[in-house]
Amino acid sequence: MKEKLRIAVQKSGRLHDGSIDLLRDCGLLLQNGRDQLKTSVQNFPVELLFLRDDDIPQYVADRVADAGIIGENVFIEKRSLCRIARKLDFAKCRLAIAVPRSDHYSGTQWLQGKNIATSYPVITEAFLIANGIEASIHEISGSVEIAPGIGLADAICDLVSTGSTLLSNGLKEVETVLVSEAMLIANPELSTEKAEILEKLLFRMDAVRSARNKKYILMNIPTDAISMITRIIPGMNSPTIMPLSRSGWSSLHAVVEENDFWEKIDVLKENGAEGILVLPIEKMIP
Ligand code: PRT
Ligand code: ZN
Repeated sequence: MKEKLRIAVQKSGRLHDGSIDLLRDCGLLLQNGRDQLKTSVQNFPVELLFLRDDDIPQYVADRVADAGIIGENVFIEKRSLCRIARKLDFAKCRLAIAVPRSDHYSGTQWLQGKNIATSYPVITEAFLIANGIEASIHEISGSVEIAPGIGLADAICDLVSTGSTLLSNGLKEVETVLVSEAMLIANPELSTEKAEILEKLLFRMDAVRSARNKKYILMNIPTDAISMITRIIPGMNSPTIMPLSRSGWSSLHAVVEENDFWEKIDVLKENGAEGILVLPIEKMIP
């Protein structure tokens, strides 16, 4: 019987949509099966399991699943021995120490002897040890940000992305403990067949991710501005240039980082670029 790679994905929460979008962009035809425990993929030898993110490292270690998508924070907190197959560039956040805004935080020594509330006791303790701090860790599972306000703790160690939760709870971020993003983890001992499926999937993920922040641009430029314009956009080192029927004009095609493009648009126009088209790129295979 042909084997399938079982991938554990968060059932619902901040990792779910990013994981499903990535797998769909890799060409996997997924049924809308979030309410089920598992779903199979019609056109690729993969089966998805929908689980709580905290359980995924253990299921992958126990071979209930072969691979899984989780945040780096959970991977490290659970001291997972699974292999990191790829960092996936979404669900970016940081685990940070935050203290009441009115407190004069003077550096890590401020934490000495304090009470710190967190859902990440393992990572928090490692941070305290690395900084030579003795403090007590109070483990709570949710709404960590309210702990200082209700007198449960002096400080917290919690995930932050925009920072607005800290702000609305009267807290300020003072130390970054860990920077995190979604990752694909895998059991280190997959069968040859499953390892091959994983390699194929990683190839597709790389193609999708390298295309995500890139755009394909086309523009008409005066032929004598070619060298100037190719210098304006970094990374545009080998654009395709074709002559236009209008004499003295060329068409330039290139792949650029979207951010670079927006920063340089005015200079491009000043140098005579016209009729600029910006197109999305679906996949990029180097
Ligand atoms: O039910 P299940 O156990 O599966 O989900 P969960 O509730 O444990 O996790 P979930 O869905 O909240 O987060 C899953 C993963 O998303 C985390 O483990 C992180 O890797 C990642 N992630 C990215 C985040 C955030 N950003 C984030 N902002 N996880 C949590 N938050 C919290 C943060 O703690 C704060 O309370 O979101 C709140 C808002 O953040 P701000 O800074 O934008 O206000
Ligand atoms: Zn969780």
